[in-house]
Order: sequence, then structure tokens, then C-alpha cells
Amino acid sequence: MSSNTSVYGDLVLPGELSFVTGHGGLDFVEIENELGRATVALQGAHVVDYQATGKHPLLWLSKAVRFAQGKSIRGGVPVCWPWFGPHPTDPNAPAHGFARTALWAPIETSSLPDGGTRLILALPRPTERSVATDALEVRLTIEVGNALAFELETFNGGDEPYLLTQALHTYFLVGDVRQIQINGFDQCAYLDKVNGGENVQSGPVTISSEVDRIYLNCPEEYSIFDPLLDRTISISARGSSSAVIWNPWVEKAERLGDMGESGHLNMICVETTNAADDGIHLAPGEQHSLSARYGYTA
Ligand code: TA6
Repeated sequence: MSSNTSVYGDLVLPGELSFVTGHGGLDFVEIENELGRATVALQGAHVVDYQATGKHPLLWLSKAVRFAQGKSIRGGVPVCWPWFGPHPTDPNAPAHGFARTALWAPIETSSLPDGGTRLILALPRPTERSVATDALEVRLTIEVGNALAFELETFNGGDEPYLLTQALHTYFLVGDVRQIQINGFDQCAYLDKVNGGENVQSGPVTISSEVDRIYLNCPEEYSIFDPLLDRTISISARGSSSAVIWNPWVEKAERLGDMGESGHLNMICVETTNAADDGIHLAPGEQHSLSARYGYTA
């Protein structure tokens, strides 16, 4: 990676936050403080790596990841916005919205009193307003410390209502996905996108085949227990009552083509979302904030 402070020079925090050009010619923000470190691609405002000091990395990034302009990054924390999943009406629109492959602009950086670092990014809006999404303003606040925290804020600056669906589509690193337990969803209903239909969760979620579920009316706190890495990842959500749990397993991982050899065994997506009937009806002038905070014990 080569230093690139020319464009964002006034946002550099010496010894703490810098701008570099790296893989695929993409621009990244490198953050390192006493509590942890992270790497954020400006494309997609995408955290590709985070590690608290003295602990394992928190996030999974495919060993076969391909960094390229306009290509979604397999792993880390993709920002799915301003729709989650397939576009509701346009089959040609990209899955999970356009924000994760668009170039975001860093607009604010600061050192936090607790020793962490804050980075705020915004997605420049088109000058013309041809469709409702053009009137949406969005910014992402990322805080890097002994935890990793996100706030995704959307403001409807237009004169049409917009049904917002979105996700922090987080890929967590696990020792062996077959041994983890995901807690907090007991008795939650979920939409099963693999087998179809709706079910109710009984006890912890465990993974032994492809799983792709949208949990509804979720609590705000859930966790991943990983015996192999000897850690528990805690997830605190705000502005969301739905969550997605996804592992592609073998066949889908092969079809995706960028999961890497047996990559599915070392990742689990536990996504804080506004999905399904948790979509947010944003009237003109209204705003919504989706937040998630990830802490972990080892
Ligand atoms: O969040 C789960 C999901 O919607 C799955 O259905 C799968 O498509 C996954 O997202 C990955 O999508 P992507 O477009 O990143 O390959």
C-alpha cells in the first residue's frame, strides 16, 4: 500500500489515521490506536479488517477476495443500502443496493477520549434527482477501539416517501462454523430462504448446512460463542428488529467463486438489518439510524 494523503490531507490524524492506495488500486483508510486497528476501503465505506489489541481479528475476509473498482468485497462489513437483497422491482439492479460498490467520501475524522478513533463517511448524492434514491442522504460513522461500532444514518431529502431496507452484512471470523452457537434468537420467528416458509428458532442457532434466514422481532443483543477461538462476540443492535444469519456452505460457496478453499468453514454472517417487514418507511424529511456494536472477549 502506498501513502495517499494528497486528496484527504486535512483529515489525516498523524500516527493514528492515514490514507493509502492499495489492492486493486482502491483507496483505503488505515486506522491504528492503542485499542485496536482497522482498514476501511473508501469503496463501499467497507471495513475489511479489524482487530482489538491483543485479540484475534474479528472479521473474515475471503482468501480469494478480488479488490477491483465497482466489485463488491467478499468479507468484512459490506454496507447493503438502500435496499437489502434483490431490488424490489428492478431485476437489473445490483443485489444489496449500490452503496457497497460506490465511492464514499471521508468527511470527518477524530481521536476519541477513550483512545479510539472515529471516521465518518458520506455517499455523494447525484446532482440530478431522477429516482427516489437520489434524494436520500446517507452517512456512516465507524468507531475503532476495543470494540467496532457503526451508525448508518439515512435522511429522506426528497418529496416522495421511500421504503428503506438495509444491512450491516458482517462476516465474522470463526474457528470452525460447525462448532459455534449463535445465541439470542430463541423463540424468534424466521423466514427460511433455503427451505422456504417460516419457522421459530429453538435454542441456539448452529450451522451444519447452508443457512440463510431472516429473523424477525429480534432482541437488540445477540452473540456468537466460538469454542475453537475461545471467544464470545457480542452484538448490540439499535434501530433494527430483524437480523440475518447466513452461511453458504459447500455448494453455494463454490458457485459464488470468491469464498476461497473451504472458506465457508471459517465465517458466519450475522447481519444487523432492516429487512422483510422491518423495512423503514421514510417520509420526506424523516431520517433513520441503524447501529451495531461488536465487542469480543479474545
Ligand atoms: O445476507 C444473505 C444474502 O442475502 C444471501 O442470500 C447471499 O446472497 C449473501 O447475502 C451474499 O450476497 P452477495 O451479493 O454479497 O454475494
